[in-house]
Amino acid sequence: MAILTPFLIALVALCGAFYKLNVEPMLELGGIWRTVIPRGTETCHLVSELQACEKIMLHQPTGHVYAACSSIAGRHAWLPALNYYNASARSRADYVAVYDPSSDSFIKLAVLGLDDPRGLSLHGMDVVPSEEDPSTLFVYLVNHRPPVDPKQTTEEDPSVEIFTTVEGSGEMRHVRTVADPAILHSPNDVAGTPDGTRFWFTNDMKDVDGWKAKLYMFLNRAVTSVGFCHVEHGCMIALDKVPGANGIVRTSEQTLLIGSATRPEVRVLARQANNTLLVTDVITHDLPLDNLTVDKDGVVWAAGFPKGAELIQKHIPDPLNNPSASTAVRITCNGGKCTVDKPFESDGSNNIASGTTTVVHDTERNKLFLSGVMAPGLTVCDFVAPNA
Ligand SMILES: *[C@@H]1O[C@H](CO)[C@@H](O)[C@H](O)[C@H]1NC(C)=O
Ligand SMILES: *[C@@H]1O[C@H](CO)[C@@H](O)[C@H](O)[C@H]1NC(C)=O
Ligand SMILES: CC(=O)N[C@H]1CO[C@H](CO)[C@@H](O)[C@@H]1O
Repeated sequence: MAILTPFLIALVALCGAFYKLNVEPMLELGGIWRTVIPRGTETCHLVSELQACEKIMLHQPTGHVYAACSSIAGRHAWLPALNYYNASARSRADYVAVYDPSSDSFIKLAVLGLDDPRGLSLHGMDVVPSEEDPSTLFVYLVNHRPPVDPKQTTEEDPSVEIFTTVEGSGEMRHVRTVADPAILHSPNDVAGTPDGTRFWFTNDMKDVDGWKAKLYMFLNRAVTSVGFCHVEHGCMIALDKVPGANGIVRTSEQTLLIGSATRPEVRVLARQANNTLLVTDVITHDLPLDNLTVDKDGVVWAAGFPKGAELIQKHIPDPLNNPSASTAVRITCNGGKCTVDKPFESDGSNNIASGTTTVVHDTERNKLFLSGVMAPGLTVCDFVAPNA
């Protein structure tokens, strides 16, 4: 017994240190003690047909919103990012919708020219007007293709699909598939260029699966990465060892931002001549931030998870019965100085902004759109942004 005591004391001390270093910040970040104060929700309504749309993008000239959608049942069967791996039960009807707020209606884009029987399993997306003809749009889509051999049940065979569409059109035409199992191994979000030839993307796990990935996420390890692909020259890792790499957005020719799903941080990345990325700034906040978008004024909008633990434990497994709170976080940078505030917050009641993973702001038309990977619909709000 006496011999064991020092060992036990050491063990308890170790566990205490472990708790302080790892568990406590995660509980804090998970929102265990945070109070949600709804604001900005009065003018919102839910478009319940547009479910489980992970990523939404605004087309500024028309005010239309492009959404990469699935179904809640489909996500529960097949979403490698959340360790759902039953490919045979996946939705075979994932689609890109174009929502028009002026008529409160939407169309689903018909897919032309994709000759892969596995179809589309959507997640991150970017929609970029062509530099040659701005009425043509490049649509970059993360596609979680299941493995070619259906007996293989745990791995995916992901790709990024590039499509073109025309403003106002009801279809999108496939241009190319980019795949590289060594580099593009767990794509989450994508940020493309206006010539349709290049994109950066986040990998949300690195050669880890199942419980290991969860443990890494819990321990907040920097095991995720950002990759770069050129349709002709192939793919490479552009920035390695970042924590919880998630949403990615291009704010200029030379600048990208990434959110982190595990730390309350946004990283500012500078593009180098060889297309690798250098972290030039880390903007901190008190919420883990997800998918990022930029409005016309250059202001960055992110979905914050005020109740992250609840989101993971209750909302994701059963989103229709467990609405989840969400926050629109705004990051305004002026002359190198950034301020962060939260102009919109919902407790998830009536499914308004429940389980939001992407926030889009239309500065010109005073609208706010919120959507989520397991969301019960697209939330549309009339919203005049308060001064930062
Ligand atoms: C996958 O989904 C199918 C169809 O819903 C179901 O029959 C099967 O049991 C599921 N497999 C696993 C491993 O959960
Ligand atoms: C890219 O350029 C950076 C900065 O010049 C350099 O540090 C890095 O080693 C280069 N990487 C590759 C893969 O060429
Ligand atoms: C496109 C994108 O960034 N997707 C992420 C947004 O947030 C959800 C919830 O954390 C992630 O699962 C997605 O991977």
